Amino acid sequence: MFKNAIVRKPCKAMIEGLSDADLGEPDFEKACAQHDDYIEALKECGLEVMVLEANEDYPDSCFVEDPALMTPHCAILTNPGAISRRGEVALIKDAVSSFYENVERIISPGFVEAGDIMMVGDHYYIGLSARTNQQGADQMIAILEKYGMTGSVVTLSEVLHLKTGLGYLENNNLVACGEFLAKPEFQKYDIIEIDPQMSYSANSVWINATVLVPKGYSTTVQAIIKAGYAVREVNVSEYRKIDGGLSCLSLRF
Ligand code: CIR
Repeated sequence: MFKNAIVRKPCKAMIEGLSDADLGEPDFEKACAQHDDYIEALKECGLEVMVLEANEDYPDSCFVEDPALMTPHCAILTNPGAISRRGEVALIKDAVSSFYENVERIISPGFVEAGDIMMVGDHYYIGLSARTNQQGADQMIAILEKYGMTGSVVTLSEVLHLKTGLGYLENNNLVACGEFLAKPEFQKYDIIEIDPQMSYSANSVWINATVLVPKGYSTTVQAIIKAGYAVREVNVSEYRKIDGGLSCLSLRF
């Protein structure tokens, strides 16, 4: 069960957020309204939500999932591979530290963005991506092991972050798309296969028996309901324009 979440309001500079999506510029007013609804959805799942103020210096700073990993035993401040995002770690440090006695960190030449990390119980899958490298993953695994947890790496080439194409829904259920469907390490899970045209909805998020699913993907909603979950749809269309998904918008712990 998760109890808390941290989010950061979007900033006007989000229109300059890193993006390969080719979906046009996000509408800031719409993004704010969608963020309010996202917070509402987190609260509906029983979470207490810490809302951090927008920061105009970092266009991608609403994607708080990337600069920190929250585990039951420690928090780990990451070292984002994207240069424009590195300052987000200092920005979120105090909020993260207010919940944890043990705060660790990843240092150069290791790079990690926690959107590349998927938690399954005490095990953490770490995607090696354009943003997360082997040295970063090695540091992350050493820290996890220090606190009695484990980690392993997963290669990826088609998507930005590991969780762009994967989401663990607890009870052995995994939503997966594209390159992740055939990976040997995921065959032990009950895979809910996401059609390539619906790939954005692979980034669905389990929170205390409810699954948040991006709005507009009815096939995914039906498959997740069939697997036994309540679903809450959240419209994050403006974040999709800068490659952000549902999970990226919060830290849940
Ligand atoms: C970026 O490219 O870093 C942002 N525009 C999107 C980050 C999305 N975060 C995530 O998937 N965890």
